[in-house]
Amino acid sequence: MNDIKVLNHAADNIRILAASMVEKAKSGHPGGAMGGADFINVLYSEYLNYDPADPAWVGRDRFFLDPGHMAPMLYSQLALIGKFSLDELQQLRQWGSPTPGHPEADIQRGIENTSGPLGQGHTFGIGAAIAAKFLAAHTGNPTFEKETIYIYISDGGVQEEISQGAARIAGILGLDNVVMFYDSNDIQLSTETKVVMNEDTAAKYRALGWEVFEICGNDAAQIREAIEKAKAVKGKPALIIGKTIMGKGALKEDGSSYEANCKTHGAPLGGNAFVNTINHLGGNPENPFVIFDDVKELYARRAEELKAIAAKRKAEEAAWATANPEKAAAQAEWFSGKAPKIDWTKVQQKSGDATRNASAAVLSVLAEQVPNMIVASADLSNSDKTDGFLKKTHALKAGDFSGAFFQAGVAELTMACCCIGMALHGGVIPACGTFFVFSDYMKPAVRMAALMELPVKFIWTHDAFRVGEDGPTHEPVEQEAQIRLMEKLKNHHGKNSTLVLRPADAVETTEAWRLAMENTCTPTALILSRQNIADLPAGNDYKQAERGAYIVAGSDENPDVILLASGSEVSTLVAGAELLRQDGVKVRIVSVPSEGLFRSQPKDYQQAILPAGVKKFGLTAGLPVNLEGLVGADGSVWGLQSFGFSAPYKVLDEKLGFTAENVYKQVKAIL
Ligand SMILES: Cc1ncc(C[n+]2csc(CCOP(=O)(O)OP(=O)(O)O)c2C)c(N)n1
Ligand SMILES: [Mg+2]
Repeated sequence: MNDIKVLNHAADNIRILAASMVEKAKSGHPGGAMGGADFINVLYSEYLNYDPADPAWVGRDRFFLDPGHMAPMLYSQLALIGKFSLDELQQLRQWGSPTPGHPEADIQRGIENTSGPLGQGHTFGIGAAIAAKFLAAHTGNPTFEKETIYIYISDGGVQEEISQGAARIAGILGLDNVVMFYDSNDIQLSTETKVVMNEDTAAKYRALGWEVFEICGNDAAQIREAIEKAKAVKGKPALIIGKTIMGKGALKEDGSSYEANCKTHGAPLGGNAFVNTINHLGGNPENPFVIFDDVKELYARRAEELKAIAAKRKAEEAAWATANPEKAAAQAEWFSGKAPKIDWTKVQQKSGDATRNASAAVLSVLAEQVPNMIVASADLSNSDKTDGFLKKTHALKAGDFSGAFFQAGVAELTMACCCIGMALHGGVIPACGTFFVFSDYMKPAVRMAALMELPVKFIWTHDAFRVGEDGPTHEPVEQEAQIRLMEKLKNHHGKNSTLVLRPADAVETTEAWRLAMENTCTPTALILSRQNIADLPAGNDYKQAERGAYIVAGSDENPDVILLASGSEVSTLVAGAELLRQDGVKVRIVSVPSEGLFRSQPKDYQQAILPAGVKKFGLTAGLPVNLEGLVGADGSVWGLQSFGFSAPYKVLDEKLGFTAENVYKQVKAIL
């Protein structure tokens, strides 16, 4: 057992480093970091199990941070275990540094998740805990049973609505591999918390099925005892509510206490307040970037313990692998990040089917061929057709993770963040479905998946006003334009941050799913129709969908006009082209499942498909902006510019001009 005095000294060391980083950067958040130092220090010096020599070890415990503004606390802690140098700490928030203002996932550096948008980080942790349970059940590797997901949440994360979803899921699934610490310091950015929350948080979490412990979060002995108890809880997730002091140890310029003060939330302590604070904590304000000798020893001892812990666990894993060579090989493949091998010839599509049904046909094959896939739905599986997958497996439930379907309930953002957490954990391929209009509830998570370059699959059905009778609340119009912006936004590797595919018919849906499964480095969005869609003309070369846009079979040589669309509008163009041909107009039809992918092709390909000088007409059930960039100034786009209306979809097609006749009319107008 470590001496409490040494633990307190180490926590003070973290406080000094965190406050000094912010002081040097002249911006950042010292207060929360100083209050949370005791918990993170006890966790890392006594509980978090990992292999110092193998950061990506699959069986490691994981630490998920929710309040990304507490980056200085995390970086300082990681400096104590050798993941950051003291020089790097001094580069907080600077260009090109490994210490950005909010942490970005980097497993080699010990950062499991990107955090910043409050609420998401802890939900990623819940997703990771689901993945660990799934892997334990599906591989039998004993290491996954021993893995603990530690989560750190603050007032902001608890206030975010997603915390209700995350807590509900963890409770209903009985995630006893979760230990969440709530840094309850009664202070937030602009007010004391009592101004905006006065519920009984412990009772709330208990009601949601958690075991709750309440302690002083700045007392190392109480933290240790609470972690012991939390780890021992069976069948439930555990929450440790630690009352902490914002800016613990901070002093003002005049030497009076600067603790529990909103001002330390998001600004350097400043000048003499900084000097007084560092002196008070036992540091040297002239040279604060130091790790104390006893703290070095504490972590050197822990590193030795960890070597032994990891060696023992890895020996257990090796014994399991020897006894289960096939499962071990499968597990290695699952964690390789490589695309799974899929026999696509097994997918049977029905002619004229809705693309959501076509997606179900694919999912039913994936359920058989991709044993590490987890598919989720926000209570719409029979509508978004993720039930194609569900029919071949069963839902995950408390105590039984042998299934592969995650029933998320009506909680789209929670579902998306859980899927992201699964992807962060590694070893599984998550996908989640709901209606496209509700992608609005998921966008913040899509952005995080895109930033972290995680291959989560988003399945969005009921892709247009053809939801019909449900009316404008359910009719996506601007959603496609919104989500396609993510195709234009580049990730840290210079790639389109998201792949967005809206296939034109059943067989193109198989291709879209193939692209989604082969895309291992960004999220993929699949936008699918509710209604049936006529097949593209016979002889269509669907493989070309991988180029983002391609010429549909039956197109004329030397066209007078090029008609382009994605999704079901392509078949409307095909019908319109028939009328135009009766007038002797030569027509090329281009299916554009992904503008982003198309714009990533060589210029000569793009020019061959959409040559300059040929008039172009676009048809989209979304905002015209979806196609305006491809059509150019001399063409035109027929799209939707209203929220839509409640009526049977065939009536809407007529009223809104999504007919062969209107295509004919509009094209004639530009020729
Ligand atoms: C979704 C989201 N909304 C707003 C913010 C801006 N913000 C950052 S920290 C914070 C207050 C958080 O308070 P708390 O979690 O108690 O942190 P503490 O002040 O205790 O460090 C806010 C509003 C954010 N990061 N994410
Ligand atoms: Mg707070």
